[in-house]
Amino acid sequence: MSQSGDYDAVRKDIVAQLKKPDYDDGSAGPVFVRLAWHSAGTYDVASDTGGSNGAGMRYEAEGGDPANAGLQVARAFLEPVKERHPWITYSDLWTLAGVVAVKEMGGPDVKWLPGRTDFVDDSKLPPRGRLPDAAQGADHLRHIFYRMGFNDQEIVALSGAHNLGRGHKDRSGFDGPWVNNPTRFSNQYFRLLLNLEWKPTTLSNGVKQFNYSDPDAPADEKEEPLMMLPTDMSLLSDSSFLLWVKKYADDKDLFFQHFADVFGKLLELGIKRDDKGSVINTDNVRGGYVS
Ligand code: ZEM
Repeated sequence: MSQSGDYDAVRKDIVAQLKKPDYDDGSAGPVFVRLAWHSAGTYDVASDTGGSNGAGMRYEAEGGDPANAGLQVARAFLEPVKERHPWITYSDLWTLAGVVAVKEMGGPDVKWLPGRTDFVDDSKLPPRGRLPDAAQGADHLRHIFYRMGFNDQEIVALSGAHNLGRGHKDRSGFDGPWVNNPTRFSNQYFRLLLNLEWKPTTLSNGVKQFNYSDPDAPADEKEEPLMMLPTDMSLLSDSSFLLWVKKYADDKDLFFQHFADVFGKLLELGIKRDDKGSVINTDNVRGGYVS
């Protein structure tokens, strides 16, 4: 067991959990990033509800949301880290795992501060339906991400996380990776989005996505097709989004910088801090129980 507050020791153990030769593309990194995002992405500025505080995915109301299908795998991968460092909250562990995974896969340093609580405040519970629906378009993305307090540039930068990982038929119903090397953080997603010919495809389960297969690949070396979600494609058809897709496709450093800023901001949604960065703890004021 590490000393309370030794986040470097936790980071090291998260890195040790990333390597998974038998899982997906050999890394739990992408699913850690998705866990961090879904833990925070329920936030609503207007009502100050949702967000990573409370680690609500531990419970059926949030954990059983179909939008969170598959994330129990990520949580299980992190359980040995929690056992070795029982003093860390799940809400800090899940958000830190996303930050560590981005860095470990070659991405930027994302600023991360501890202090989230696992205290469940019933008055802050998010209803289902706060996370984006990949079958929709630009208006829906704005509706969802403006609610969290993000602007168009930030929506595009956040979407660049789809450089990582894949769709799973048994989770979301979508299938395949966005890029050829889905465990390496880069701006390739934006370059492929702009430059490949994406074909509308209906999968055997009826799910509609956009696929690309290299027409020149020899038949015996056919690789799994790459894919884009309908929401990814909407970044091309909306001029305000397209502007940023082009900038990020051209300038990897700009994308890395903007992604670091916006991912850091996402993980802070709903967390109140004083000037020194310490969390202003209101648990005792409201009353309730600490699990
Ligand atoms: Zn995702 N995402 N996401 N995303 N996402 C999937 C996978 C991953 C949307 C979405 O519906 C989906 C952000 C934004 C949005 C990651 C990170 C981030 C999948 C496939 C879907 C359907 C899930 C599956 O089947 O396993 C939509 C509509 C979004 C709106 C823009 C943001 C923001 C992210 C982080 C900053 C990651 C890393 C994955 C890959 C997960 C994995 O297990 O490989």
